[in-house]
Amino acid sequence: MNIEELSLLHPCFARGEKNAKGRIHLPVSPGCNIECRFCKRDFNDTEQVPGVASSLLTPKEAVEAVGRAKEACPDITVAGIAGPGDTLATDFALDTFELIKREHPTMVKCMSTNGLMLPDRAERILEVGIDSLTVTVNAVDPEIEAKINAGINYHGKHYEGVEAAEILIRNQLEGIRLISEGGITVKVNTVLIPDINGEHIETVAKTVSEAGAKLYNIIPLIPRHELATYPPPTCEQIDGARQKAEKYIEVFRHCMHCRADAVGILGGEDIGEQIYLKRIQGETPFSHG
Ligand code: CLF
Ligand code: SF4
Repeated sequence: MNIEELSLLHPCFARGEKNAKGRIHLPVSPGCNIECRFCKRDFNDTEQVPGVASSLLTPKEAVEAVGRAKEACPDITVAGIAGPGDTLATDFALDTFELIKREHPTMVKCMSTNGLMLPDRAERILEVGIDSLTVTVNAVDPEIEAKINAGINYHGKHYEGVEAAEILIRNQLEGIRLISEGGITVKVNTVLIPDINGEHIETVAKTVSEAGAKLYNIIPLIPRHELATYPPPTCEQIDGARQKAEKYIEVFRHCMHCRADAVGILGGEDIGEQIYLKRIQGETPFSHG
């Protein structure tokens, strides 16, 4: 789907003004293959941040949840998968999208990933017919990325530091290229950590735009886990970063830092309770949206 079509149907691809469409996040992806220093994935009841989900669903349960969500709120037009782990670390997300395509063909299929496995999985992503893809790219300089991400598990091997960062960045950019060339609209999320990548946003925006991304979203750091003592960006810093990014790529401004099981219209009431029946308590993690 191109960005003009998405702009009307997808709350996270609305350009300029907000649209009144909603999304259901399906928490079907358990594990992750990288180690963001700000992320502690968990199942949690109360926190409104990405990566937190009540409990995992099977692909079949996820499809049933889409049916309930559409009934409760017909303006929900997007089925998104954004965690609680990475969507390409296991097959559950793509299996779920295949079922959704069959059972709910009008739903926009939206996937979010850290991008490590994108080149490996690009062909299947195109086959399944995802409509929009978000890749979280926090740096395009390995020295900076190594301060944000401790390591990766890739093709059965564990890599750390700059070596891990080099592989991750290479795959993210190659993946954005392949997916964009395949006709899927790509958005990039960057977690803004002023002390680490604050001066690097312009370079990230320029690089991902050259790779084919069409939209850019800056997510302020929620200080936790290994980055618990790092200050989050101020409003001025977020605004400054957006202005720099905007020189190269359109910027999305209505992000709500959704949980991995968020349901409803952005900024409106979350009806996840009603759709998923139960949410469980735990410590707060963070993920991509
Ligand atoms: Fe979900 Fe993300 Fe798709 Fe949207 S969220 S997978 S693109 S349907 Fe949207 Fe939520 Fe911000 Fe994400 S407001 S955290 S940008
Ligand atoms: Fe994995 Fe996302 Fe957490 Fe990073 S933020 S470790 S990609 S789940």
